[in-house]
Amino acid sequence: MKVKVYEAPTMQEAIAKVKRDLGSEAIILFTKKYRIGGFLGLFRKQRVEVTAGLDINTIGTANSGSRLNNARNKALLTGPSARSTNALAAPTMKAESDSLNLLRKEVREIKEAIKALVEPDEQSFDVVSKDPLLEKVEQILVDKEVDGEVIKNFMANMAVALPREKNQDMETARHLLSEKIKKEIITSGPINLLPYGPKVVALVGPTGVGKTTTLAKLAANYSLLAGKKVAFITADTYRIAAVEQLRTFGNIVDIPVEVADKPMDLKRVIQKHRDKDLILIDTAGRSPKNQKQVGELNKLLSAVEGIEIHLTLSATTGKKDLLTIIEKFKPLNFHHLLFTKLDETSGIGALLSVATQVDYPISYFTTGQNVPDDIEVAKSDRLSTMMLN
Ligand SMILES: Nc1nc2c(ncn2[C@@H]2O[C@H](COP(=O)(O)OP(=O)(O)OP(=O)(O)O)[C@@H](O)[C@H]2O)c(=O)[nH]1
Ligand SMILES: [Mg+2]
Repeated sequence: MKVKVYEAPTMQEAIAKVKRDLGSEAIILFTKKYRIGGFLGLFRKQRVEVTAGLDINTIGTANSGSRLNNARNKALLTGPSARSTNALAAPTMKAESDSLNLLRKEVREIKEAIKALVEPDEQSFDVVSKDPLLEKVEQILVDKEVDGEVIKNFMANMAVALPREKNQDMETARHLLSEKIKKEIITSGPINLLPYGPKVVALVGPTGVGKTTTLAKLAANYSLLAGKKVAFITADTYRIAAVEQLRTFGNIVDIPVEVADKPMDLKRVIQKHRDKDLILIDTAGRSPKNQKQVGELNKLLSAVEGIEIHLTLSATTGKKDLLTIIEKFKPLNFHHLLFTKLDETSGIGALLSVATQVDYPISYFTTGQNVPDDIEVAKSDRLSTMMLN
């Protein structure tokens, strides 16, 4: 038996090679599928390897039909069983029964062979060539807990961009990553005041993420630092102490503090403060699991025309939970995402992963408990710096 191995991108091409080289008497001994090249599982090319043999005794003998072409011989794809094909020609009952069994066996083998071709080959091996430089960049993203899909997307982008660069060093790679992050993150800039009448801004979100603290920071910045007329409304009547705390804060920074937890009351106090530049509304923390609470909040806020809603999220929350919160708060038709507690996390990856997957612009980042200092207008290069440091 003469045995040779043939490689091609597809099974058809490999078989064609076998036929061309060994003729139609060739027997396929076994096949193997595998993938080569690519990067991080992307762009890999499939190859097929066919090991074929030719019984040297058959070379030159009269051909009773193409072994590779007729259906029975396709069973040879899986092994040597078709060698006894002559049994089919025997006229006796026993021979017929043997032939039937053989046929059944061959049909089974053909089925298995087809299954093996169609389904991914578990034994296939990956020859993934990875650039060590890109591996380092990938490690940065992994360390910051960026989502796997987002990493794939970023790295596929870099695998194309890096070879085009003159200097293929770590500095260039980091620069490319930083550019990609900046491109992916949408920011809105600060709250824009209106030329006439008050701008009304509400913060909504889960409990304890820092809504009240962030509003206090905004209030202090717009009133004390920018000299704007600001009013503060709290719709959070669940915690009496919180209202009292806000009133004390209002006294210190000289900002009126109102309480309104019904649509009519809210309209009334907004009307009362129509001379202000900015009206900030604090809301009670809502569990994303409680859609009734979210519905009530929606009723309250939709009473205010032109209201700008910022969904407040903590950067310490994981990606999956962040996406669930965003989904559950969607009925409120919020406009921005505002991320708090950036100081408390080193795994900025969840924030980055979410920000690349949703279309809401980010308004502010907060970075500590200090009022009014620990707040900044969200900038994408801040995130890329955090990612790369
Ligand atoms: N480290 C850190 N802590 C913060 C930040 N913002 C708020 N906090 C703290 O988070 C805690 C909760 O803040 P709150 O402002 O009461 O949160 P909230 O969203 O209003 O909470 P509820 O009204 O109960 O839903 C407080 O201890 C804040 O000081 C921040 O950016 N970084
Ligand atoms: Mg609060």
